[in-house]
Amino acid sequence: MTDVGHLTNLKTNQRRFAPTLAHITGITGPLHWNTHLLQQADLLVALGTRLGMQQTGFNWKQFIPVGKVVQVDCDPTELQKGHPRVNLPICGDANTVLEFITEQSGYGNYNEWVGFCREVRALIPLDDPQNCCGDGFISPYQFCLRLSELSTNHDVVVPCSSGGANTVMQQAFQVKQGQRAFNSGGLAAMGYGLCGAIGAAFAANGRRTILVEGDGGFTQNLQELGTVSANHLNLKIFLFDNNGYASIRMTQKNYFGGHYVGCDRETGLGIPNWEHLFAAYGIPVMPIGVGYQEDESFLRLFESTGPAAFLVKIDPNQTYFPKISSRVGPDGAMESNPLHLMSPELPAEVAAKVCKYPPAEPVALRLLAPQRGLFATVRSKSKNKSKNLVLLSSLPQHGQFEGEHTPGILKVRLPPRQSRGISLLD
Ligand SMILES: Cc1ncc(C[n+]2csc(CCOP(=O)(O)OP(=O)(O)O)c2C)c(N)n1
Repeated sequence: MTDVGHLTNLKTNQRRFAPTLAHITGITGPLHWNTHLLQQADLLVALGTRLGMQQTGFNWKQFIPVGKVVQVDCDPTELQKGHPRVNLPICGDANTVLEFITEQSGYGNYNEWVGFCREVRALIPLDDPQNCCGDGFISPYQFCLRLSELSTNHDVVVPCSSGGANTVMQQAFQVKQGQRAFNSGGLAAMGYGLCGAIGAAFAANGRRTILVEGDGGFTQNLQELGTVSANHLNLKIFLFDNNGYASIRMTQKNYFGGHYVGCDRETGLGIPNWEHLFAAYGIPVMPIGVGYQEDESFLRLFESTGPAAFLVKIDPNQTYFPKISSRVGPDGAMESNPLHLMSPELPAEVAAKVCKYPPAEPVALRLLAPQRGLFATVRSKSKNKSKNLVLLSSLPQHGQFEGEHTPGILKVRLPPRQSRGISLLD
């Protein structure tokens, strides 16, 4: 099974100890490699993962555009929620299904695909060179990569669940074997970080727990510093100090013409003086920046037992590329790109290697002469008639179609009383 290429939605990057693992899936923290591999797959087997829009992208109709999807979930409502398209829903325990699958043999040889996954992964850096940061700030990518090196196999790691700290931890933090790392990225609730880390620190029973959280998210539950202090938890808090809700500031800049409201101190957001706040709870606090991993006083505090806070100076205008772009449509509604169309685009020579099995672009198709229960012919309006046609969605029994096609024409066996609503990709 490990030879077929796999991704995780555990929300952290475990590529070091899982050689065929591509990366996490989803819209927060994706990298070009995972979205490209996912979108070129022939078959996705989703085990115990709900395939929510945080994973499929808001443009879920173009999730796995050429492949088929098998979803295993113990909650039937997840299988019936209507998105994304699932060809084979299985209601059951992912462990049982996984055990069954691993006991079988004869799955074939996937060396070509696994080799391709490795090649794609090696081609794309964790720290996208287009993410620059201003003078006096530390790159969040460099911060995370250094933190990965400093952390040990015994640490428990809690990335928060929203904002830039969540994104970069998912993109760049390298979980080590033995480490426990978790967050609630699917829910994406601000404020989760500190509370999640407190629970983790209690459960870790003295093992060092590392929290990485944005200043906006941290503000939501900062009163819980009392719990940290009163219980002398072995919790190391890294706070991205970027003057508030940078993600919201970016949204207001990109989609609301720079009309800034309630996103930073200047526009009405109440953020405390962090050094005063931690001091008030008797928690040692230290600002850190470039080269922090070699600073003796930092290392002493990081390796001490008990709570400590580190203020990480992040550029308020920091970008977290690549990302899925959205735009405001003509009707004012938001439209999002599918997972494989990320911004900024890959350099042409890299894209040529990465997009070996490219997902097709949607094109309008006409349904001709539907005959219920029989073949209906669908003719492509596309000038390029040589591409493969792929049925995307809309039929209630996805995957029940029988495709027989000559270039440009697909014959579809329509289920009785279903002659409309066919959407195809050319
Ligand atoms: C409870 C809750 N309210 C609102 C949001 C929407 N939201 C997503 S990110 C964000 C700002 C987070 O600020 P911060 O933690 O400082 O991260 P930054 O954006 O600065 O990287 C907001 C308001 C959310 N995810 N959760």
